[in-house]
Amino acid sequence: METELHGFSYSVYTWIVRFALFEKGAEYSAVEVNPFSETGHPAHPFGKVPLLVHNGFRVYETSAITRFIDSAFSGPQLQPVDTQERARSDQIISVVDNYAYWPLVRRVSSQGYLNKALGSGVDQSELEAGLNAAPKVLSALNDLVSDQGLLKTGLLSLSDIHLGPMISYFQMAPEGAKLLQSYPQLFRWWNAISVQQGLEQSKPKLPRLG
Ligand SMILES: N[C@@H](CCC(=O)N[C@@H](CS)C(=O)NCC(=O)O)C(=O)O
Repeated sequence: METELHGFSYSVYTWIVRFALFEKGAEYSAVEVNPFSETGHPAHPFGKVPLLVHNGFRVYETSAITRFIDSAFSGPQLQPVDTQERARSDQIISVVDNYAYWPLVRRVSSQGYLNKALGSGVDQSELEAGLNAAPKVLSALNDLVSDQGLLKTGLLSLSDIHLGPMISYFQMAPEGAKLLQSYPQLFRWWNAISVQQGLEQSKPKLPRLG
């Protein structure tokens, strides 16, 4: 069996896939491709990462990749069996992709953490826009996280794996870390996931802030 993960150093979505592969104990090789280059990833129709190649089968879109990993590899089952818990897990993944990624990661974390740490310019209006959009999504996630996965069963689900790297990036910005504390269930979940070995082991090498 041969598995290749095409990803990029700081990519939060690549981190999610590494986290899922880690939990399955899967062996794979990593291929670094910069999606922000002029062409982006040449084998991805939208130029993005991640992309997984498993025995010649290519799959892109992170939520499809992690579900594929869960089925294709042995190791712990990462999707709840209970239908309501499975629906909650799928719901969180969808909320993350559609409402959380852009404000929390591409705006708050990119400006409030990564650009600062890299010494690139910080776009204050982008940071503000992210911080203004964040409460609605944090509130929705606060209502959802305890219905399945780590908080309910003590076992990781794909939604924990999807949300973990996103919130990790978000709270690397001091503004994000402060805001997170206002959402008690989400903060409780963060305290539980942030000590998971898989999150740490799959984490990219990141620059320090200040
Ligand atoms: N819907 C895609 C999103 C992937 C994505 O946005 N990846 C980022 C890196 S974390 C990317 O490649 N960005 C390049 C760009 O937007 O041009 C997925 O679920 O995999």
